[in-house]
Parts: sequence; C-alpha cells; structure tokens
Amino acid sequence: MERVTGAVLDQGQRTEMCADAKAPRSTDSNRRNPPYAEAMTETTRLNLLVLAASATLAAAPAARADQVVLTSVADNTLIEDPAGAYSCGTAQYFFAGRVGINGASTLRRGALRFSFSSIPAGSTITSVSLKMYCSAVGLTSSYTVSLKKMNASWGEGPSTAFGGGGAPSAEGDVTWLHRFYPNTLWSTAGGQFSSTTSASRSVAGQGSYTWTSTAQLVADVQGWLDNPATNFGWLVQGNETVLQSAKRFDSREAAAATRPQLTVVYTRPNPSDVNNDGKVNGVDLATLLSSWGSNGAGDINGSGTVDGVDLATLLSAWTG
Ligand SMILES: [Ca+2]
Ligand SMILES: [Ca+2]
Repeated sequence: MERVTGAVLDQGQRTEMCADAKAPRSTDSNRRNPPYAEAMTETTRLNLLVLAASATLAAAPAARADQVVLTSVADNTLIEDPAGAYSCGTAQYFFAGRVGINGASTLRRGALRFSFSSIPAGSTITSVSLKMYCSAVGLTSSYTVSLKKMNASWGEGPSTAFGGGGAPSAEGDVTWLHRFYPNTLWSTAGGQFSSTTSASRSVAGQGSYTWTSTAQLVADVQGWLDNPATNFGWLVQGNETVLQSAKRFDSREAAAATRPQLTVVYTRPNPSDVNNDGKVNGVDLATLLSSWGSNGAGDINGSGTVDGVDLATLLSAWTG
C-alpha cells in the first residue's frame, strides 16, 4: 500500500485531493508531470477507494488515542461546621480528613471538578488518572484518600483562607451545609455523593500523588462527557476517624505545577475526521498529508507514523 499510494501522490494527486482544503501542496510534481496534474477523475478516486478499502481490511487499524491534561475548573473544601459558616473557595489549598483538637477535631472534605469541553462529543474515554500535590499534612502517616462522584452541583465562591479553618463563607461557596452559600442547601450535611469509591490511594507526607485509572473513573468521566449537566465532579474524602489525618492538597489557585491535573485518554468518535467537524473530506486529507511520515494528527491508527494505511483509512471513511 505504501508503494501504491506513494506513486499516486507523486503523480500530482496531492494537489487535486487537497483542493477542498484550500491548501494546495507543492506544484513541483505538476510541472514535472503535466499530464497527471488534472488526473484525479472520479474513476481514479474510486480506484483509490477500492485500494484503500482493501488496505484497511488488511491492516485492521486500531484507532489513535488522544490525551488531554486538564486542570480543575473548581475546587473547594467542605469544612464541618454546624452553620456552614466557613469555606475556602479561592484558597490555594483544599483539605481532606479530620483535623486535630486545635480545629475542634472536625472534618474536611475536598470538592473537585474538571471541564471536559475540550474532548469531542461522542469520544470513548479509555483512561483517567488524577495527580494532586499534597502540600501539608497533620500526621505523615499513610491514610486513604478516595474520590467519590458528587450527586449535586456545588460552588466555589470568593472566600480566601490560608489555613484549614477556612474563611467566612462567601456567596456561591460550598460549605458543610450549603451547595451554594447562603441559600442552597445540601439534602445531607457534609455533601451528597456516591457511596461508590471511584479511586483511592494512600497519602502520607508532602509530595505528588497519582490516583491511577480505574473502571469507575473512566465511567464517571464518560458519563460527564456524554451528559455535561451531570458533571458535579468528585468529593475528595480522607480518613475521617483519626485526629490530624487531614491532608492539604494544592488547588487550582496554587502554582501551575502543583494544581490538580487530570489526564484523560480517549478515542474520537471517528478517527478519520481529523478536525472533528463531522465530515471526512479534503480538510482532513490536507492535515494528513501535511504530517506525512511523522507522528502527526493524521496518524489515524496510532502506529506512530502517518502513512498509506492512514490514507487508506481516511479515504474509506470519506464523506465529502
Ligand atoms: Ca478553589
Ligand atoms: Ca473533518
């Protein structure tokens, strides 16, 4: 297939096939081979499609996986308090676990949400992992920190604090009692969240920690991608029995390098639709050809090289 497509391309087909893209390739080959410059007839294209279809079947290509690394779009702490009087929406930290006697031995639960609008609708999520930086601890002992899917929306208001005690709740903040301070309450104090653990790992002292992909994390993100109105993010729940088990994690307001980072791997609904505009046409073909021989956006099957197999796949999916 390499040989066939290479020969065809050398005979000026690139120029013709890229016409839709308004990005014609070099015309050097046209000058060398003027009889071929206008040779991309419908018959030629159909022949190419036949070749492409057979190559596709032979290659049984896998789909290229794409990856995005997302920073949280909201994070905050539910600070246990009978009046929901404290929050820390724009603090550089959020907390999970139980604090010591100086904090009245109360609980902290993190709230964390990401936006998936950069992932094309209809994509299939294949891997989700979360990296967070623990910047302070009560005790350096290991305690389990779990992610659980939130069941209702919540907010990040302008309250700013520098410690785990929080600051007076501000309008729009999530608190122990409020989804949005001061008027919208949780149905259950401490937040409404799934009893299912999406991912968990132990956290000890200061440092970077990764919650590796699980089937439930993938299911959570797939659900949120497919129905963004249900994306309420995760509760970050630490150990809730041991005094000083609380862990402090850097928030989206912290330095870029230590903000919560979610790495999502996915396959687009139609890998041949390179620019995700719903059509497979000359625009996609131009992109493929412009990255020919490299590991570019036209590497439809994820082999690491844009080559004849990708071209065949694209042509066989052609919608015009
Ligand atoms: Ca925040
Ligand atoms: Ca397209």
